[in-house]
Amino acid sequence: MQMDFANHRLDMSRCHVMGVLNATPDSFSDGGRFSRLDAALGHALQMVSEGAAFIDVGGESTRPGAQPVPLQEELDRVCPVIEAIHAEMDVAISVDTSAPEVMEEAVRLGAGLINDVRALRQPGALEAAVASGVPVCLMHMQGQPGTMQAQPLYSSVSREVGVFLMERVRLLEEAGMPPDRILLDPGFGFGKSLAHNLELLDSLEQLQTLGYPLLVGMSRKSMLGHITGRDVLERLPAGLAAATIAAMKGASIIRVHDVKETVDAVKVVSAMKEARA
Ligand code: PT1
Repeated sequence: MQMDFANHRLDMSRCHVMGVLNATPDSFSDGGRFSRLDAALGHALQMVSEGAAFIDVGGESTRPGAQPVPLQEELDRVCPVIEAIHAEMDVAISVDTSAPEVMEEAVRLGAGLINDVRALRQPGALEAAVASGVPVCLMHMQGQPGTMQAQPLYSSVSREVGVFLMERVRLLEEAGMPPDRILLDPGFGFGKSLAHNLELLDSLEQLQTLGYPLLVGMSRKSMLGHITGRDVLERLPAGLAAATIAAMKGASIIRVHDVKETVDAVKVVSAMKEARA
């Protein structure tokens, strides 16, 4: 099952690593727009050389407690980065956005995947994604980033995530999106307790039976902090264990900060799986 991400064809029956590139001002020491762009491109180049198949460019933080960013600010952060990566690097570019205007502009500048943590629920996003001609990743989130960790509640988290995602898939396909341009993501840490995240991780094979490639992101998240008691920058070993589990369970794309280490972990799983055949 090949998928086309704007001139980057990838086999979704294999596992690929997506490197996180934050185009948010707090991510780099502030020396103005040029040096921020420079730093972002350096980071992207590094991740490509480490084996990232995708660079995920995001201008809005969606981690717990984060507030929305005005549209023009998001465009100003994301567009120059995408344009420059497209010009300079041989890698699939993903745009982490919920805004239809950003989707449209990002794809025009070379993005090959729309990664929307709000699963195209913003007005106009469904239509923009269909018109873009590139694949989309639909993610599950309960609530909004600002408040989603206050009181996450489910009767069965894996069932509810599956039902939500399939309802979004139905609407997206009705709007004209071909099924072979859709990926799904359970949304680790988005309105979920540790118990919810663990149940979801354990049930990835079931999610996969829905028939769409899976993308997962657990890198440095608080679920790993809760398990290990470690601060955010000390969570790499836990993140590699989580990535390994996800790869074993059939995830197609793993979204991480630490590309080099994750590529090696995924290679071990892939080598084992290929030795079976
Ligand atoms: C993700 C994801 C994402 N995560 C996709 N896109 C983030 N498709 C941004 C914490 O608990 O998993 N999948 N884009 C980052 N979001 C979070 C959420 C960061 C929770 C940190 C936490 O610490």
